[in-house]
Amino acid sequence: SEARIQPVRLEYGSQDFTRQLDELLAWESVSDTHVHNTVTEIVHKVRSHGDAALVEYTRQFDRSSASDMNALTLHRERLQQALEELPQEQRAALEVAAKRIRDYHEKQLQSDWSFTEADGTRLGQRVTPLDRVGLYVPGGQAAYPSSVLMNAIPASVAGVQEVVMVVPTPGGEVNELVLAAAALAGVDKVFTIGGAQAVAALAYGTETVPAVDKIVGPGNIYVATAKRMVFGQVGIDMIAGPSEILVISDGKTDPDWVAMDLFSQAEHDEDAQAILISPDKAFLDQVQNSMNKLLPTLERAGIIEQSMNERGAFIHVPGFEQAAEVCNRIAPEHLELSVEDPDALLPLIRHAGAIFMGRYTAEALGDYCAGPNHVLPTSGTARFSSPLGVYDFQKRTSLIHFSAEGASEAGKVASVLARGEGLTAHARSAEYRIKS
Ligand code: HSO
Ligand code: ZN
Repeated sequence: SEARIQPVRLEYGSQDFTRQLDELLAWESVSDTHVHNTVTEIVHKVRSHGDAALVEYTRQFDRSSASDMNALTLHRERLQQALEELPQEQRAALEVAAKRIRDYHEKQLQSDWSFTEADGTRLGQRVTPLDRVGLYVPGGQAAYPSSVLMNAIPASVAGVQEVVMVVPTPGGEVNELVLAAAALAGVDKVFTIGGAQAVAALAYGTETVPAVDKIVGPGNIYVATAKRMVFGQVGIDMIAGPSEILVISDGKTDPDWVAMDLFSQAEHDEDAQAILISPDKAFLDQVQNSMNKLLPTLERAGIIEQSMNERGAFIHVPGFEQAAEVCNRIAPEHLELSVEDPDALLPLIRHAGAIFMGRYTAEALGDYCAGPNHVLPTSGTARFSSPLGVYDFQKRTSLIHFSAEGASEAGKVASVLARGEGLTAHARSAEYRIKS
């Protein structure tokens, strides 16, 4: 059989290495004027015409025959029914995954704190959940029940009172697994709408769709553009790019395992990125052979082939120190340390969304049921951002409680600074509290 998979090979320290690596990592999320204009119009229409515009767009884009939002609303009972009618094996797996995700995220709960100064002044911070959150779930092929769990469970753990979900159902086709996951994750209500119109509805509210405080979840370019547009009116999560995996291998893991781990992310998307780094050159060849052997057995071979050949790479390094250096430059969404002693390598790693330690820790386990979130920073943003978590559904409020004595002392400081800024009312407000 012909070798269909031929990822680009990079040699650490070669003359072109830095330039080649930069090229490999150059990724631009398209910003398209046409999309921008279309989304602007949709957002304005939904904002001014509410349900009527939503129904109209859903008829137009999703071939819906609904005449009002009632026909596009699914209540808890319907979600519960989806869960109950699921084949037992799927239901059990979904429940185990949900439980593990919930247990993990409960560890992220932060509590209020405060401290009291000598004069009785008390300062602190209070953590409160958002009131209402909207979860966008893509339709059709890209609708992942696992992503429903990963987005909705942290919200529920945070104590969000109401989680509403939107999911387009082109041609009226609903994904029962998605509804079942919504039931398990504590979603309150589902609207079968999608696209920019659904984002606009969540941001501004309509007669039927409640306005939320934050919108989370992945979507296509229209959805991403709409989320950027309504940001400020509501909060949004990160805007996710294509999936990525970086495997650092000592060359002693079964090459079939490593090949399939790389494929597991490549199969998401033609634009997904799978990279292998190893000090063992012969191992790189073995993995490539495994890939070409395994590819024909996979359903999404076409997507994998394109992703591996256009964005994939095999990088040969002199040692693990250099492997870590390259990893930190990439700041991958997922990092597998497929080595004997991952704890020894860990201190060298600074930037990665999630780190999968040791030969047995397939990244795919993290996608479904390890417990940590699978919504992770992509495109190098792990340099400055974190996995989705409970903290994304909470906010902090400062608490200040001065004693009479504390107010007097602070009043002197504030007065001087306020007068320096030319703000007399500030100064006098503080000065009233100074004890004479
Ligand atoms: N790997 C994806 C999540 C996912 N995988 C869902 C399978 N289903 C996030 O990068
Ligand atoms: Zn995945």
